[in-house]
Amino acid sequence: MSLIASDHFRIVVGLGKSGMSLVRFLASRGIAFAVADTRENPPELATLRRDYPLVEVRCGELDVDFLCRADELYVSPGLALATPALQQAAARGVKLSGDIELFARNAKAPIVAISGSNAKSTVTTLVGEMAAAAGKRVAVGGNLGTPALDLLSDDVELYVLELSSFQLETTDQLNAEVATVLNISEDHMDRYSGLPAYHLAKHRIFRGARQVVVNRQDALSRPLLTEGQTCWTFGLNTPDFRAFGLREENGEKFLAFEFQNLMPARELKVRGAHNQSNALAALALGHAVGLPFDAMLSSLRSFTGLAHRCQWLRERDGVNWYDDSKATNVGAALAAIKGLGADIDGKLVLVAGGDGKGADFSALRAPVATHCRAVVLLGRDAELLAQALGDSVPLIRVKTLDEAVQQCAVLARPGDAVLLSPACASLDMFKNFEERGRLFAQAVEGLS
Ligand code: UMA
Ligand code: ADP
Repeated sequence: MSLIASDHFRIVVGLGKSGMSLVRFLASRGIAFAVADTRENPPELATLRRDYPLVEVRCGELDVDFLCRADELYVSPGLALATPALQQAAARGVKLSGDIELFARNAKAPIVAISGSNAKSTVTTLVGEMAAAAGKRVAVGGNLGTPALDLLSDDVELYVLELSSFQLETTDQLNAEVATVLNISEDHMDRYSGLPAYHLAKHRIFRGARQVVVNRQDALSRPLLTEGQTCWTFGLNTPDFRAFGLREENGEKFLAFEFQNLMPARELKVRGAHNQSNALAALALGHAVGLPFDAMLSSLRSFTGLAHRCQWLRERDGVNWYDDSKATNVGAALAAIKGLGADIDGKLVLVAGGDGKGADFSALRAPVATHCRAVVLLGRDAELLAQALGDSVPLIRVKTLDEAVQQCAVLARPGDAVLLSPACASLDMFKNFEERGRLFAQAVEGLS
């Protein structure tokens, strides 16, 4: 039975975090809906049954006739739109949509929309902190933290959303005040036919945007501009008009806007060139929505980075240990290997492997050869990584993270750093990247 009778009927497909936010939203607006999930026991089933006992739920294989009772399906970002039952429903005239589309239709305050293959969470968090420091009533979430629909409130003055390509696939018109694709490198190749399809999904973020922020050093981040859209850029080179970048004066590097130096880059607490790029991106987004520089710069000075992103854990016998468990793709691992590798006196002992999501690992070979003393491999795609790395460095295969940590402790020499930066998702061995990072940190802590 649907909750409330109406002319329109919706089905929420997927009962995880975003599905449950859809349920709350639809119920609060009195819109009739049901729920489907391919899993026999989806994560939010008990909550749904407790809070909305009248809502019809179908678990297990998707039933096309059931889906076709709806005029619109809100599909979880975790389900591929290519799923045959969804495609069959679409062919019979049912619209495939998602939580972000619904959010965009209902948000009254400006939206800062952030996507990209890497650095989304870091930049989203930074812009959120900058807005709060500027005294704005800001709501931050999306792919990160709170699902977007749970953020909706008449009180909010600014929304800052991290958006994944999966969420954007079901979003027709976001109408953001400012949107960015921070960078593009291969990810989720198990869900896309190739880089062009992934790129196309990400670029849906620009639909209806009034301003855009472009990475000058990544051509794939640049949208086809329509008339009237203001374009700001960021990059690690010297900025010009409407641009943020780095300017060097008397041997000192400054974060800069146009011809104005804003602050010395060394005042950032987060390390590596990739984090300077992230700071510049956040400044550009904040500036586009009118945040003052003093508030933005004070946020940058105090930001120590997010957990599991090149996070320093401890020093032991002259070796520093880092958790970069969030490096779930090749681009992220490359940034960490090059960034940290260039920053230390010794070499890196890298821990990598997991679920490679169909990625091509060959780009790792040269930087690993330059920066790594050895690579410790684990997880489902360890052998694919081994093939890509070849004989560029010694490779050690292990079965568990504990074993990996033991091996690293033997391999690393004073001045070296041990870096967990897997270039792979964690789901073959762990609940998520947080669990992988936590267990790594525990094992490192446990070393005598
Ligand atoms: N699933 C099924 N059948 C279903 C529905 C889901 O088997 O009918 C499985 C799929 O394997 C899917 C997984 O369950 O991948 C999770 O789906 P879900 O609907 O339970 O997911 P949510 O809890 O709603 O989480 C989703 C996002 N998950 C994905 O995109 C896979 C979360 O991003 C997001 O925080 C949340 O909505 C709130 O907006 C997570 C993520 O890993 C953090 N994102 C990817 C990434 O960052 O790389 C894109
Ligand atoms: P996302 O939300 O896009 O996954 P995060 O901010 O969580 O982004 O960072 C994910 C990973 O990407 C981390 O491992 C981090 O070290 C790496 N990373 C951070 N900034 C960049 C960047 N500008 N370019 C490439 N990789 C980056």
